[in-house]
Amino acid sequence: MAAVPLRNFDDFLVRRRSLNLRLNLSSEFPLRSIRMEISDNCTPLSANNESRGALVVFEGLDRSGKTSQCGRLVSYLEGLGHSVELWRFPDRTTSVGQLISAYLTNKSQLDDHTIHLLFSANRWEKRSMMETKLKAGTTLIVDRYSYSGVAFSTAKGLDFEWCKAPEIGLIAPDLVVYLDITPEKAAERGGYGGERYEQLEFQRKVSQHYKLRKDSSWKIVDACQPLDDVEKQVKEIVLQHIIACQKGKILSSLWSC
Ligand code: NYM
Ligand code: MG
Repeated sequence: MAAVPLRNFDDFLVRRRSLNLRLNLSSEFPLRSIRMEISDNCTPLSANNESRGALVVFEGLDRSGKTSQCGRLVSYLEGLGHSVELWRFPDRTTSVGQLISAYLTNKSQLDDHTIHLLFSANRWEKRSMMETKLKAGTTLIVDRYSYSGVAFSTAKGLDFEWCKAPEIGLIAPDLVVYLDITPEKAAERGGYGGERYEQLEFQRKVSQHYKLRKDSSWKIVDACQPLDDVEKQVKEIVLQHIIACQKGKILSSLWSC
């Protein structure tokens, strides 16, 4: 087939997309070359290395400083002109989120498996919106995600494979910033808010279970440092990932391993 000259940049994008599609359908396409670009928390959702926003997740014990750092980071990124949104899980504004909130504030009792599935459902109800935003170029800074789901429930004694199963197929984070603090130090920080799980003994277990979940998408930041130092480190790490996603990175889903 004769080569038709490119008319403009849009033309280039359309053709690159169609080439990607064709490559994707070909049984001879070397899948390993795709897998090399993704981390070990995920499987590819598409073979397209399109420019997109980054999915940045913050994890850590209660009182580790996630909410403050997420807020500071979002203001900083907005100041740089990035399209960015702050999300959090549980999202207590939905009807599923209200069931979770009632449980966390001890207004209702639920079986451990049931609450685990509700946390997961709360992520699933936002999944398609998440994909749309990321593909439109918006970076999402997310305060807790699937790693919280698994760490807190396995700390109660639930089986890891069982806990992981409902998370499979959610979008894989490009980066997980783990704010590392000892349970004792966290407890010293102005006390807990009185919600379920906010007890030193339980947080010790959660800390151990979080550490088992560390994969190549994780960056561990020492959260015992002064807030400004944590903020500085977080900004540097996150910016690198945002730039990589802007340049083009495969969107992947949790959780192949
Ligand atoms: N939590 C949070 C879980 O047990 N499973 C989950 O999937 C998520 C997202 O809810 N102690 C727990 C961790 C927290 C509690 O979160 C409420 P926050 O960030 O303190 O509002
Ligand atoms: Mg909390």
